[in-house]
Amino acid sequence: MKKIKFLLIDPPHRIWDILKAWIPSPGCLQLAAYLEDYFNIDFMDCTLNKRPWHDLEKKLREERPDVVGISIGCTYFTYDGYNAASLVRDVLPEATILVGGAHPTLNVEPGGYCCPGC
Ligand code: B12
Repeated sequence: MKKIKFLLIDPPHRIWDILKAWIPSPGCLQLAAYLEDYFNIDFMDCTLNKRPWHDLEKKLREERPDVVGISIGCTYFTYDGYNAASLVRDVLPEATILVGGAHPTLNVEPGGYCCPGC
């Protein structure tokens, strides 16, 4: 049976200028380890890319995932997550977009979390 293609992304965002020590998102890594039993999972840590928005768009166009999961690890990264969602929606109108992480979790209301761009 064909497995659903699931791309999980830590969207392009600015890390601390004063401290370049950065680890891959523990949340994304944990989630990917769980999801790989059920999906054809790929993880893109956009903080590693020199031209992250360009590279993310290229990956979406070439690999055309069925589901894109966007991690919003803190409120500071909210608009990076929304912009990533808008890019996914432009490139892949049919894809299912999910958001998760500390910011959406802290802001869930009855009826769900609303992500502009999705
Ligand atoms: C580790 C950590 C960091 C690391 C991040 C490293 C990295 N690459 O991610 C470092 C030290 C760099 C960091 C920095 C900051 N952090 Co911090 N950090 C944490 C901490 C302690 C743990 C996060 C974590 O890894 N949890 C473990 C993983 C397994 O859980 P998770 O991330 O929640 O992910 C799970 C779910 O959320 C979900 N999930 C995650 N993504 C997705 C995506 C989808 C699609 C789905 C379905 C689910 C999903 O599944 C995951 C697995 O179970 C939290 C506090 C906490 N207890 O959570 C604060 C926390 C997230 N940080 C916070 C803040 C404010 C910051 C800073 C902005 C602080 C500052 N003022 O500079 C900076 C931003 C950094 C920057 N701009 O450079 C706040 C965010 C609050 C908010 N309202 O947004 C928190 C909640 C701490 C707090 N209580 O204030 N942080």
